Amino acid sequence: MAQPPEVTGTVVVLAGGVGGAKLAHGFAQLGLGHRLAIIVNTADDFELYGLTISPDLDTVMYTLAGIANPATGWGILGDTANTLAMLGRYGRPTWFWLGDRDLATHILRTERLHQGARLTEVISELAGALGVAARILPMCDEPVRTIVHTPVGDLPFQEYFVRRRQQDPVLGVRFDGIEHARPTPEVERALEEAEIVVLAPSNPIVSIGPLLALPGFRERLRHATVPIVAVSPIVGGRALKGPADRMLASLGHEVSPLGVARLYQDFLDGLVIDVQDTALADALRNMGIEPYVTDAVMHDESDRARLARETLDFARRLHGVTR
Ligand code: FO1
Repeated sequence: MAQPPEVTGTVVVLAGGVGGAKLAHGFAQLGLGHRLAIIVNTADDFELYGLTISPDLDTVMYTLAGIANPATGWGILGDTANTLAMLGRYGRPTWFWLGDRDLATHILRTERLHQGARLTEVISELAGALGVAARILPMCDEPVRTIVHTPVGDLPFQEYFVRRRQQDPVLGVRFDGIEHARPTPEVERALEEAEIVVLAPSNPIVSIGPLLALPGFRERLRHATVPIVAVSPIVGGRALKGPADRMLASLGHEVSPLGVARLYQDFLDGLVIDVQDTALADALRNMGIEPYVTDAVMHDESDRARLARETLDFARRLHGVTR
């Protein structure tokens, strides 16, 4: 493991699913321990067979615990699907692949929520049991659900994403329940302690978007006195993973780091972009956003740690900037 960097405060990472989990894992590899707080999107959550499923929280948890399936980025390495097969025999839908081991997580989460525990407490218990030192923080404890507007109608997020394989053009999104949700006290505390805030290379619309839509959250970033940097999820005109490129295009945004920067422009100090996008550096500077050019694609675990380290060093150099 690399030498722990001298961190005076907390490194706060805003994350969605697989891309966010990879960068968070990079920071975890730097040995930050409890001084790493990952604020995770919960608007992809949904209910299936009476269970509450939190895909992004679990993806971050499994990745940091070292048990994620590297082939998919989500789910547990070596998991089996006997329960799912039996559910299929009972005639229940099986389009969402739930592994046998993964189901234990959903069973316990649902049990604890029924007992009155907050989602924040539940994930803390589960992640603690898996030996994760970092703080994995749901963005809120209230249920928020992403609904995707498409030509075939309004689709709950996982119906759009998994069941219909992101085939539908996205005309808009809304986050049901967001007006009643609030950042948790644990999220507030992490932001108060933050030395830097990093937006992971997650989908800006449906992964980071719900966090920014939480009442008060965006304002908080705008008024932050610590550096806020993002890692672009768009490289060479394409999304690193998932439908972010098509979604940005169909919603009228430029499919480039510039398009991403514009979505974050009111609070962002710096953007990490890939060498393929070097030509955009000046345009970013002209927007008042400092670019940092590197190999921004995480192919393996050492790439994650390298990119995290470079992002941390870059953000520190921005310290003292004024927005
Ligand atoms: N993504 C898929 O594309 N297909 C699946 O069947 C699927 C199952 C699944 C089960 C548990 C889990 O935690 C995540 C799962 N994901 C699956 C990923 C997940 O739905 C998406 O990656 C996120 O919601 C987007 O960030």
